[in-house]
Amino acid sequence: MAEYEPLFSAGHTACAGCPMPVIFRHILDITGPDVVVVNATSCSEIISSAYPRTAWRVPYVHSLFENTPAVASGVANALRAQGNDHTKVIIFAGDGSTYDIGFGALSGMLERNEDVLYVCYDNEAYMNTGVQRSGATPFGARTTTSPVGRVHHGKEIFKKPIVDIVAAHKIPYAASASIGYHADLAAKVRKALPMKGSRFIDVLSPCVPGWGIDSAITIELAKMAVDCGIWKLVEYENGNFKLNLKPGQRRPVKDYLSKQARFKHLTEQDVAKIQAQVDEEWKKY
Ligand SMILES: Cc1ncc(C[n+]2csc(CCOP(=O)(O)OP(=O)(O)O)c2C)c(N)n1
Ligand SMILES: [Mg+2]
Repeated sequence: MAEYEPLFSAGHTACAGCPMPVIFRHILDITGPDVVVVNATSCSEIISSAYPRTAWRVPYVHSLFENTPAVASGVANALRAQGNDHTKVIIFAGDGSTYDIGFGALSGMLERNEDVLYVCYDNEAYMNTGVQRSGATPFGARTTTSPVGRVHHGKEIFKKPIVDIVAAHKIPYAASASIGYHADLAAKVRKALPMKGSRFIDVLSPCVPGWGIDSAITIELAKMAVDCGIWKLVEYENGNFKLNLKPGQRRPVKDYLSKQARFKHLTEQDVAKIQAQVDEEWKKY
C-alpha cells in the first residue's frame, strides 16, 4: 500500500494540540495537489513557511494580512488567462484578517465573485501577536486588549456574524464548520470545491495558549461548542440557508466556558447572559 503523504507535511512548528494544521491537512486531502494556496499573515504562515523550510507540498503564496483576497483574485484570473480551468485557488486565513484587517479586500473579492475558496480558521483572536481581541472574539473572552479588571469583564461586544455578512454578498456558497465535526467540514469542502465563483467556510479552531486550554481537548472543545449551540453548523447554498445540525438537547454553555481560562473571570450573571443570548439566537431555528 502506498504511504500516506499529506500535502501539509509534518515538521511545521504549530503548538501541540493546535487544530489548524489538521484543518489544512484534511482540506488538502480532499482537494489533492492541483491547487494554489494563498495564505494570509497569521500563526499559520509563521508555523509553516519559515525560510528555507516549508510544510506546504503544493504551490503556495504568503501574502499580507490585508490583501490576501486581492492576491488570490490575481492568481485565479492569471490561471484563467492561461486557459487553466482545473487548478483551484484556496485562501487559508485567520479570523484577524478575515473579520477585520483584510475584510475590505475580502468584500471586494466576494462582490466580484472571484473563483476562490476562502477558508478562515477561526481561533477567535489575533493569536500570533499575543492574543489581541478581533471581531471574532466572543463576548466575555479575556484577551490582552479586552482585559479583566474592576471595570471591564473581557470583551463586551458579541462576535460578528461573519457567515451571514459574507452570504449577503450573494456568492454561491458560505458556511460555518468546526474541526470537532470533521465529516460535516469534509462534506462542505467537497460541495464547495467544484463550484465556480467565491466560496467561503469559517472553521472553528480552538487555540491552546489563546484560550487557556489543555492541549489534549482542542478537538473535543470544537465539538462542545456545537453541542452547546454557541457555534452553529450552517450553510448558504445559492442563497438558501440550511442549519446542518440541531443538537437534540443543547448542553449548557457553562460546560464549554468553564474549560477555558479566557472565561475564568466570568460571574454567574455573565454566564447567564451568554446562555440567554444563545437561547435567543436558537429561537430562529
Ligand atoms: C496590517 C498589519 N497589521 C498588523 C500585523 C501584525 N500581525 C501579524 S499576524 C497578526 C495576528 C493574526 O491574527 P489572525 O488573522 O487571527 O491569525 P492567528 O495569528 O490568530 O492565527 C498580526 C496582528 C500585520 N502583519 N499587518
Ligand atoms: Mg486568529
